[in-house]
Amino acid sequence: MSWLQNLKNSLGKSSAKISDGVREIFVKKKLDGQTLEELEELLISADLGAETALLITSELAKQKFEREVSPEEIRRELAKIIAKIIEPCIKQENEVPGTKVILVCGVNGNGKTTTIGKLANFYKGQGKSVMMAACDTFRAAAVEQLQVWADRNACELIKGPANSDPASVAFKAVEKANAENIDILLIDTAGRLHNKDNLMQELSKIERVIKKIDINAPHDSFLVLDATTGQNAHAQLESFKKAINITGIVVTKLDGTAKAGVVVALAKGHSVPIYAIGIGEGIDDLRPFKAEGFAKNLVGL
Ligand SMILES: Nc1nc2c(ncn2[C@@H]2O[C@H](COP(=O)(O)OP(=O)(O)OP(=O)(O)O)[C@@H](O)[C@H]2O)c(=O)[nH]1
Ligand SMILES: [Mg+2]
Repeated sequence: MSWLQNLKNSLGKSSAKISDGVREIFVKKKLDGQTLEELEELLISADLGAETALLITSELAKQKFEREVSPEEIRRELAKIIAKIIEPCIKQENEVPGTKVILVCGVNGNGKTTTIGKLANFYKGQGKSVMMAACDTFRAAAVEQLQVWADRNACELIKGPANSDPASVAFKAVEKANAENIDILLIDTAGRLHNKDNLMQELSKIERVIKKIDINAPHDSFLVLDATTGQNAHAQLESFKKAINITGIVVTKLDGTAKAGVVVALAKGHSVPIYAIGIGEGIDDLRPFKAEGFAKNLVGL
């Protein structure tokens, strides 16, 4: 199955919501004040956010106002407008000399560890060497879970004694990855609620300690957001941005949710670009974020 086909199946619930809604609104109707308002409500209910929904319908109105339109035409136009909105909000790969250190953080259960497993596979596919660091030191099960992903990807996992300081494990891992000329170091962290100050400070400390070895590291800090949480993703992003320099977002669990529109709202509403999306629990279920492909699939084209 091609990756687009796979993405299409995964976004099925979200795209069905939007395309069925568009069909109901625009059967033999004009694009006028009434239908535009209904469309705006549909986009908000599909988690695109009020601001983005208004932006989209205003763009649409510029082109097609008071004309009879088919649902297909509307969906095509929606896809174009959405792609234009998200295009500048895509994270480009930054090449670094030496080891690229990637810190992965987020709220409990958002999919951090799984995303690290998928990222390792993605980078290995590009011929890069990968190492992992288990900085979720609170639970033995967390280290074991990451070990499974390390084994699957045939890469080394750096860990510390039980309950050790996560920052010290990160330090050790960055040192080792640099010494061994590893291309990519993926650092897993414990899940933390974004409103728990002490846990957010612990994350800041991990970032600070890594900088003692390489002032430019972490070269990327990805925030993992669970699409099924919908609008709460915005609050999570704002809190994590205060603790560390978040450079990119990975949105997981887009399969099986009708809330994929939240990706558009996240892209538009914050200064942090989106790096990748998770569409399943398997090692291959990560996709680089691409504007046109995502927009088309979101509206069911
Ligand atoms: N359907 C689906 N499930 C996912 C995806 N990503 C992660 N999961 C599942 O979500 C659950 C939590 O994933 P983890 O990777 O353990 O999440 P975590 O953020 O590391 O969790 P904590 O370390 O406990 O905070 C697991 O059952 C994963 O298989 C995805 O893109 N789609
Ligand atoms: Mg985890």
